Amino acid sequence: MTDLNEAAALLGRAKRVVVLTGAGISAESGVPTFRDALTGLWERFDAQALATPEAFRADPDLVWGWYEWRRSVVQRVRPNDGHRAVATIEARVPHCTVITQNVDDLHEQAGSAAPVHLHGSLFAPRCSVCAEPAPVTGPADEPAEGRRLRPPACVRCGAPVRPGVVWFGEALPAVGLQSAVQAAADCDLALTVGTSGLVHPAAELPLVAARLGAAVIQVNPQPTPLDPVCAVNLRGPAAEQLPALVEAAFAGGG
Ligand code: BJW
Ligand code: ZN
Repeated sequence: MTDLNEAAALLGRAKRVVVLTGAGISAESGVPTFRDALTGLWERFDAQALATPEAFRADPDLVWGWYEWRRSVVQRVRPNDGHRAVATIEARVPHCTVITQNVDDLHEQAGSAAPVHLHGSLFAPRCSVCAEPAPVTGPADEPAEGRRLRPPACVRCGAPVRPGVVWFGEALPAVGLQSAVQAAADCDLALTVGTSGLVHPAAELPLVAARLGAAVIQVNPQPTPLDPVCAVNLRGPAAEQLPALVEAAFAGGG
């Protein structure tokens, strides 16, 4: 049996599925990943220097400019066949929870109903002091990489508005994290797609699922620390592997 057929058999009979996605699923849409050599955003910028609350306090214009650049990238791209395959899985299995670490909206655009955004969103800025939500200011004007940009002032207290994302050292959204952990604990199949499995607590979700008896399928061109818990490792890009998996799992199933 090929790896694809083995994975398809698991997906075809699964009743409760968790799909955990990372930057790799959006790579083929044109969104840079975080840690891949040459293309990773953080090959050009120091992650720790940009994705912490301390960095925003020290240099809000640099951090805001970086996130506005990333929003402009995301607003110019479209979901790919990987995102669409996830939406198909959601439509075809009795219970499916889509959990993403991504701050783009490509799962929603592809038809996923309510993905859990563990690390927030580029489209939910808020005040850095009083948390008042702030408007997203239209399509971003493509600020150049590395260009500083002054964050808007909060309408309530005047403090700088910050991106609505989860930085290192910050708590993940409590309700989203709780439902993700619950879904991982209850599933019979976890599919982990395009994540390096390096960032916690998201990386623990497939481990929780495996520990409680679920099968884990991983889709990633590269090995990751999650390999050992996976029943099947589909080595390849998500936009190829996921449609093939869906086709093989549900072919003839109506
Ligand atoms: C493809 C592909 C293709 C390429 N198809 N695949 C336990 C152990 C150790 C450390 C910790 C721990 N628990 C907590 C920590 C600390 C820290 C952490 O994890 N550190 C590690 C790095 C060591 N975690 C935190 O600080 C978290 N907070 C927390 O724990 O708070 C506790 C707390 C509780 C109560 C009060 C206060 C605090 C927060 C983590 C937040 C992470 N935020 C970021 C930035 C979000 C905003 C933004 O987008 O800028 O999230 S970091 C960055 O990494 C981003 C991503 O979502 C996340 C994961 O990255 P991802 O998606 O895996 O991308 P890559 O680039 O790493 O990998 C891409 C993969 O795709 C690769 O494998 C490729 O091969 C593959 N790929 N093309 C399929 N076509
Ligand atoms: Zn405020």
